[in-house]
Amino acid sequence: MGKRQLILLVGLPYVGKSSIHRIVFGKKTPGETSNLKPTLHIQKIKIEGLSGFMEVWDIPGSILMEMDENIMREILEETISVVYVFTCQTQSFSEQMNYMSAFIGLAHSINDKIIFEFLLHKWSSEGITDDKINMKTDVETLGKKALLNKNINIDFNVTLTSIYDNSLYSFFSSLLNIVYIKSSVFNQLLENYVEKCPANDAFLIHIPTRLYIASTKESSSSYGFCKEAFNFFIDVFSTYSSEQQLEEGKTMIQCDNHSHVYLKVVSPYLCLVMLLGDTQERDIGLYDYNFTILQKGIQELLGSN
Ligand SMILES: Nc1nc2c(ncn2[C@@H]2O[C@H](COP(=O)(O)OP(=O)(O)OP(=O)(O)O)[C@@H](O)[C@H]2O)c(=O)[nH]1
Ligand SMILES: [Mg+2]
Repeated sequence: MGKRQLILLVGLPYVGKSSIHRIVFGKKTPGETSNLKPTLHIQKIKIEGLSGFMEVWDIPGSILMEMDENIMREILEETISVVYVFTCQTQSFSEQMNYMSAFIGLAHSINDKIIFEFLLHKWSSEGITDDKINMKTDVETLGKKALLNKNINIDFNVTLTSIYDNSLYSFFSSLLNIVYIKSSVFNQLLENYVEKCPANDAFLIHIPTRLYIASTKESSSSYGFCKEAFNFFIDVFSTYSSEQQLEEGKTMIQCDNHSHVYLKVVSPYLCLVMLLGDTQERDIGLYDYNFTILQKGIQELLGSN
């Protein structure tokens, strides 16, 4: 059995870690998080179907505050990425910064291969005021200073996220593209396919999470659009078809702006989703023909270690 690879969600209580964990990796809706109780024990979700042993762990805020270094040491040795979550619903960031720099200092000293990411969560694009626009810059300045004070030499850039939009999906897709070892080869296979079968954008979507593990461009607006089309496709297929029919499933959705979305299931865990321009959809036979080559390449990759 291969080594486990952990992605940890860390931050103080009530910043939104369990909400993020359950929505992105556990198929819950934002509404289902409103009554979440404080998490008492570490919650684990495995990312299925990527021929690895990747798990996303939700570390309760209470564990961060009463940190047992011996337990954390074992966990951090298996960690590939720490996603540290700040909430922007606060008057002062000093407490969040203190816990962040203490935890990141420990993690970095135990395992200097960990990739650190920082979220400024519960961000709402509605009612943006000057204060909010300055908040990201302020948090980055405070974070860099807190890390520098502890001689921790890592990048500190924050991503603005919310459970109510596409931001978490874009963020975790980018993270998977960094930490998932096979992403670069998947990207190459997708590029080769699009060379023969043009598309404005193409994504290889991981069916259980809706994250993409490969893309031709990282355009977040077309990803959001393709993800919506994919959700619709999966809803219809899972309601009206058997599991086997889903594995052979494909569809072409025509959109208002004359573009088309072409979707075709590659494996029980992966689906090709492409945004085609006005004229590209006519060659669909060519797309289907070349798909077989793409599918074979992907299946070989998933079967290899
Ligand atoms: N407005 C807003 N609320 C959010 C967002 N994400 C989470 N919440 C809410 O924040 C509350 C606390 O979220 P949790 O996910 O339980 O927080 P936690 O970080 O897991 O807390 P602990 O388990 O105590 O460590 C819930 O009521 C969520 O619905 C967001 O993006 N925007
Ligand atoms: Mg929680």
